[in-house]
Amino acid sequence: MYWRYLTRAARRCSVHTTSSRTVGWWDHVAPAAKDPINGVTEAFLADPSPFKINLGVGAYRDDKGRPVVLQCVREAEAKIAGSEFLTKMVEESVKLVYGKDSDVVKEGRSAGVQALSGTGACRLFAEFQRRFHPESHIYFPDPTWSNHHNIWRDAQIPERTYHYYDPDSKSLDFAALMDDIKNAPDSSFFLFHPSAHNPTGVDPTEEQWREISYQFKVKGHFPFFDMAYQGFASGDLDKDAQAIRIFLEDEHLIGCAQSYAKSMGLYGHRVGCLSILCVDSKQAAAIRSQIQQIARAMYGSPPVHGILLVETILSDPNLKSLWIDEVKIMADRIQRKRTTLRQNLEKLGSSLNWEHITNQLGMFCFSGLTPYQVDRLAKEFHIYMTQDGRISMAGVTTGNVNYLANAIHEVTRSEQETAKILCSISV
Ligand code: KET
Repeated sequence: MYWRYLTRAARRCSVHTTSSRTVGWWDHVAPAAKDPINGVTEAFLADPSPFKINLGVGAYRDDKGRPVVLQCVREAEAKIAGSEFLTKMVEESVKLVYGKDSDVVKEGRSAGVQALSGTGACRLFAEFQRRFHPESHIYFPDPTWSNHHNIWRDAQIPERTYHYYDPDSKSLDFAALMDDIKNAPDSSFFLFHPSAHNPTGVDPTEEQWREISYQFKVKGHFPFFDMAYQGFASGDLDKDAQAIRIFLEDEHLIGCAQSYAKSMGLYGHRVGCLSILCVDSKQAAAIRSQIQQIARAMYGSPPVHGILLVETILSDPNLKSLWIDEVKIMADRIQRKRTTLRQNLEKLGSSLNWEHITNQLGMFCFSGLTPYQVDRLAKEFHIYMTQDGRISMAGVTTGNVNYLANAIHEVTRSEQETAKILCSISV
C-alpha cells in the first residue's frame, strides 16, 4: 500500500538507496569531448591578457572586433512591433537560394520550413533522411565543418568522406573529388558547401560545379547544400548561389540548409530555413508536413523574433537593398584583411608562401599552421584559433593584424629555415 503513495521519483530513490548511500543514476556519465570551435571561445574567455585575439568561431565582427547589428536589422526592429503572423520568411528564403524568378518558387515545388539556424536545418534534414532513407549514408567533404559529424551521427546516419582539399597545393583536389563521386554507390547523399567552404575557403569553379552536377545526374546522387555564408565569398548573394542554380538547371532535386547567423549577423536569434525540392506541389506538401512533424517533436516551434526580422528585411525592397549593400561591406572588409595579413607577413620577410590567404574565400583562412604552432600562438601570444589552423578572418582587425602577423612569423620560423635549406639544395 505504502508503495502506491510514493511519487515515481521517490520510488526510484527508494530502489536505488542502500542503507549508507544513494546509487547515482548518472555515475557512468563521463564528460563529453570539448567542441573544437566552442572550446576555443572558452579558452579565449578564460585568458586575462589584454592582447588576446579570438580567431575561433566564425561570427562576423567589425574592425574594432565588436559584434555587429546591421543597419537593416535596426530598421526592421522598428517595423516589426505588433507583427504577429509569419507567412513569407520561408518563401523569401527559398527565392534567395533558387532565384527570385525561379519556376520552383512559382510552382510551389519546394518544401520549406523555418529552422533553428543552419545547425537546426541540417539536423532536421538528417532526421528526415534517416526516416525515409534509413539505409543511406552521408558523404562529407574532407575536411568539413566539425559539427556536421555530430549532427549526422546523432541522426544515426553513417558518414563517409570525399576528397576535397589538397594540403600540398592548398587548393581543391578536383580529380580526386570527381573519382569519389563516380565511385560512390549510385543514389548516395552528398553534402556540399555551395560557397565559402568551411574551413578551407576553397570552392569549385563554375565549370567544376557543372561537371559535378553532370556526374550527379549520371549517378543519381542527392545533393544537400549547407549554405551558411551566402554573400561572404563574392559579396554578391546571387553569385554565391551559383552552384545551386547550376544543379537546378540540370533538374536535380536538392536539399538546402540556410542560415542568417552570419549574413544578417543574427547568430543569437537562430534563424534558418530548410528546403527540399520536389517533383510537384503535392509532394512538397507531404514532405513539408513530415519535416514539420519532426520539428514539432524536437522543439515545438522556433523563436519568432528573429524570423520576423528576416521576413521584414527580405520582403521590404528598401531594407533588402540595404542588406545587400551591408553583405558586400562585410565581405569586402574580410577580403581587405586577407590582403593586409598577407602583406604584413611578406614585409616581415617570411620565406613561406602566403598566397593562399588571399586566394581563399569567405570567412575563413585555412592557414596551414600545425597544431603545435596553433598551441604556441595561444600560449605565447594569446591568439586563439581551431587546432586545424583555421583563422576566422572576421576576428582580424586594423588594430591586431600587425601583432597577428608577427606572431605567425615567430611560430613559423623553423619551417622557414627548412624552406630556405630545401630551396638552397634545389638551386
Ligand atoms: N554550416 C556551416 C558550414 C557552418 O560553418 C556553420 C557555422 C553552420 C552550418 C551553422 O550555423 P548556425 O546558423 O550558426 O547554426 N559555423 C561557425 C559557427 C559555429 O560553429 O557555431 C564556425 O564554424 O565557427
